[in-house]
Amino acid sequence: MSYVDEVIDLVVSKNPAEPEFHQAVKEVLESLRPVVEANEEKFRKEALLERLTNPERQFKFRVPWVDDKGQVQVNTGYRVQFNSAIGPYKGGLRLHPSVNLGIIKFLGFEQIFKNSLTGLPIGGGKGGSDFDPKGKSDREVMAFCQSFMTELCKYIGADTDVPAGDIGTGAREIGYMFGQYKRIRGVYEGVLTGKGLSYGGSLARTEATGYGLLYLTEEMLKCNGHDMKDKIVAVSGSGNVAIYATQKAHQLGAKVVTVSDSTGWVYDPEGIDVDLLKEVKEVNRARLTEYAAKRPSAQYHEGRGVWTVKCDIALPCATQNELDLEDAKQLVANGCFAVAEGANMPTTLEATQYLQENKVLFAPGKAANAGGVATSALEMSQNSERLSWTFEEVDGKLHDIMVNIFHNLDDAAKRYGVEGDYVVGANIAGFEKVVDAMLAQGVC
Ligand code: NDP
Ligand code: 2IT
Repeated sequence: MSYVDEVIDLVVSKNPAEPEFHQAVKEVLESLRPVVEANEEKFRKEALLERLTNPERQFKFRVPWVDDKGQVQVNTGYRVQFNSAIGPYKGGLRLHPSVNLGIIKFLGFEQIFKNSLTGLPIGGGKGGSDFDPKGKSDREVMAFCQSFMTELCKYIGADTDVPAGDIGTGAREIGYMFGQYKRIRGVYEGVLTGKGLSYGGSLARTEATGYGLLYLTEEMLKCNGHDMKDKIVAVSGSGNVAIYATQKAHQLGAKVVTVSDSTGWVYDPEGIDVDLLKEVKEVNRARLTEYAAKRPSAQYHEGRGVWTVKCDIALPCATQNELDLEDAKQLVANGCFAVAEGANMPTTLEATQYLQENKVLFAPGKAANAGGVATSALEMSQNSERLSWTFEEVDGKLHDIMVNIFHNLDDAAKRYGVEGDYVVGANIAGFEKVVDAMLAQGVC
């Protein structure tokens, strides 16, 4: 049996009931086959793939807090410190009822390669909790965040592990967590990114993931003889990534006609009104029904359906496995020619394969959404030098990083004879730097 197959089997048997983690490992290791086969003896002796798929450390902890009725609630918190070969652990905190260890491990594993692709010195980690911020008062969210950080603060620090936002964790949650960290640890340091601008945050971090997604997509289109101008774009999600992806797509001359949330989706043939979307989602924390009620051109539909709309480009920006094989078939039938993942692993393995077989340009999340964490690393740099850069400076660096990432994966795909396969390109390009650092640092 090949080394890759052996390790995939091992991961599945040693980590039962973690399907998302298995999926992420399979996708990466399958892509790495040519690199592993060329170095099989050495990698086996070093147990390189066993080390790569085993987190360096993982924490699971109780998070008790008191709700507005005086009732004690108990959630579970996680932090997985996956790989520190190239820098301190870096990755977001997801607050969503679906969170479990397997989800955090899949996200932490992806983060290793994503962070490597940014070219910046950050290792891979991820955390979160099954807490649902939706429908909670600000006081309840604060109570949860303070309790969560009371435990988490033992394991993190500006030079060891630097968490940030993800689903359900935005500026409000980061603020409460930062305050509690400072209070307990007694140090004012860049232990979290995505901070508010008044206490060490970076300009353009809020926009970074969505903007970065479009910078990479634009470069991918350019290198394949297309551009964004007048393209019809389907976006899923309506959170941080979706909002700023929509904004940048419009700035580049495209028209975004859909957004969604976990209960329904909106089709707006006139183009999504980003200011209204921000008001509904960022200010009012409301559902998309409110957007549709205030926008005469918008149609609201219950359930799923974004990928049934005719579009040139699809940008899944909500959550994992939200674009399946049936959706991929529908997109191809409707003439969609490019898919770029704003979310982490939003496309199933079968759907990815179908899209690639049908010559759809496909940019995987670990490359396409790396702008968020890259800008987090820029926030860390600014915190270290105790300076703040201008929006234009940060945005310019973000743009260059995303263009660079695209060329790195394009080159890696060409080097291994699979030109245009950006999934393989991203995995190989991300892996090369990590493996080099792991081998240099000996058995650890
Ligand atoms: P937000 O919490 O701001 O928004 C998430 C959006 O996705 C909401 O519209 C939400 O709808 C929808 N959503 C979440 N879970 C589900 C679900 N199970 N089914 C259907 N819809 C769902 O999160 P972000 O925008 O920050 O994150 C979106 C994706 O991007 C995630 O995969 C995240 O890991 C990834 N990402 C985020 C980065 C960042 O910087 N924020 C960086 C890189 C990747 P509802 O409100 O109804 O729950
Ligand atoms: O998935 C991701 O890359 C993020 N949620 C952002 C992580 C970060 O540290 O900014």
